Parts: sequence; C-alpha cells; structure tokens
Amino acid sequence: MEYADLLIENHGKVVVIRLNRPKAMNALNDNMMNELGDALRSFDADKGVNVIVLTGSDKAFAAGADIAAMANYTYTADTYPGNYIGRNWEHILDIRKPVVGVVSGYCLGGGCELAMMCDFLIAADNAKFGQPEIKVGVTPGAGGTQRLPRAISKSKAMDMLLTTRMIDAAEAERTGLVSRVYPADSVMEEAIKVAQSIAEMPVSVAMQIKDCVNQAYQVPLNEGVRYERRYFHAGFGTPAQKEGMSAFLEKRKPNFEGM
Ligand code: CO8
Repeated sequence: MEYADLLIENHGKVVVIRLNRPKAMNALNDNMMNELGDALRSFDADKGVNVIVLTGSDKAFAAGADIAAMANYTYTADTYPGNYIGRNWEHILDIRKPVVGVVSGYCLGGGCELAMMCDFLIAADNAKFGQPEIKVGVTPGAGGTQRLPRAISKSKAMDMLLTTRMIDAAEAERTGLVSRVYPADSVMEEAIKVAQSIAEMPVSVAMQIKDCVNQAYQVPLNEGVRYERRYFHAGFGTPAQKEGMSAFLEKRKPNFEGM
C-alpha cells in the first residue's frame, strides 16, 4: 500500500511507519491522520507484524497539527460537528499490538499528543517536546492537558503548557516522558533493535500486557489487579506459557513464533 504522507519500512516482524510531510515539519493534517489510522489498523491485523514503530524525520516527529489547515475553522461548520482534523486522531488508541514511538527533533502540540498515545517513547538526543498551543490561541485538543501531567507531573506540565517552554531529551527522560535516549544518528537503529526484542516475545502476551497497563489509567487499583489476574490465569491455557516455561527449564531459547 502506498501512502501520500507516510513511508513504510519492514524489518522482519517490526514495521516502521514514518510521518512524511517534510516541507511542513510533519504537521499533522486530515490526510496524514486518515492514512495513519488505515496503516495502523492494517498492521494490527497483519499476522506478519508483531510490533509497530511510529516515527517522523530527523528534524521533526511532528510540529503539531497543521496550523494552515486549522486557521479558518469555525466552531459551527468545522470543529464541533467533527468535520475537521480532530475526528481521526485517536485511532492509535485502538491498536492492540505494541506501538513504540521514536522521536527526533521537534515533537510539539498535536505531535506531542500523538507521541504520548504510543505505548512508550524512545528519543534522539536532539528531541524537543512542547505544547505551544497557547501561543496560537487555543488549548491542546488531543490529550495534552491530560496525558502530560500524568506522564511528567502537574508542575512540569503546567510549566510547558502555560509558558510553551520546550523540554529536551534529557529532561524528557528524567521526567519519565521517554524511556530511553540515543544519539540522533543511531536512534532508529537502536529503536528497531528494541522493537525486534519485543517482536521475539509472544505477541498475544504483549497485547495482554498493553491492555492491562492501559487499564491502570482507567480503573481503581483493585479492579486493575483483578483484570491482570484474569489474564495471568488464562495464560495457563496458552502455548506461550507452555513454551516459555519449558524453554526455561530445558535451558534453551524460547520460540514464540505464531504465539
Ligand atoms: N502547521 C503548519 N505548518 C507548520 C507547522 C505547523 N504546526 N510547523 C511548522 N510548519 C511549517 C512552517 O510554516 C514552514 O513552512 P514554510 O517553509 O512553507 O514557511 C516549515 O514548516 C518550516 O518551519 P519553520 O520555518 O517555522 O522552521 P523553524 O526551524 O524556524 O521552526 C518550529 C520550527 C519551532 C517547529 C516552528 O515551525 C513552529 O513553532 N511551529 C509551530 C509549532 C506549534 O505551534 N504547534 C502547535 C500547533 S496547534 C496543535 O498542534 C493543536 C493540536 C490539536 C489536535 C486536536 C485533535 C483533536
């Protein structure tokens, strides 16, 4: 499948989706977000893919929603009825396989919000994260005021949201927004190795872990632990548990192919 605003690369059981509007710093528009939804759904359903990597260019993961596209929106004709870029932003949250975000350069506004919808983030040392929406006269609209405080604390989030201060990769790692930082010239290579290490695990269990962790944001602790326990119990009816535990006892590498 060819996309106008995405590039796709295959690395075995890892697929890389690259946001690709280089002339506009990967500003997110309707077409790109529709294509992203289509691509994510098709790889989620593809038995040959275990892990999806979402990235941008060396200069920008994405510098936000496309300001040129939004500038003339009105409340009645565009935003409230959902006849605008916002209607297709959260498809990524329906994806059941792991989605690893890799951020180089600018990751701003809607770009930062999209990145925060990935399961975890790996950053290049040149990454810059920010929520500068206030400077263009709007609030964030895809979770910036909600996911950022949960990710990095209320104080840091308020600072970024109110002052538009960007944080660099080191601060993003220190505050927990990203899990790892690599030099910009090797970040993709390293991120693909990380994704491949996940792709060797049983994909069904990876999907279950993702489901459980996401529950942690939605339900009280006791409900979340109960939810997790059900998957743990059910695991004993799966080939992944038989293979994983036998391989450990037989002192060999497990083979989770097709599990
Ligand atoms: N939208 C449209 N075009 C953009 C955007 C953007 N967000 N960001 C950069 N561009 C374009 C520039 O207009 C420029 O185009 P041209 O060459 O045709 O003039 C090109 O990309 C290169 O940009 P610059 O010349 O500005 O490059 P610099 O290196 O000088 O600066 C920056 C890079 C700092 C990234 C700067 O471009 C910038 O500040 N961009 C805007 C950042 C911003 O305000 N982002 C927030 C946008 S609002 C938003 O994201 C709301 C999301 C809500 C989602 C809700 C869904 C439901």
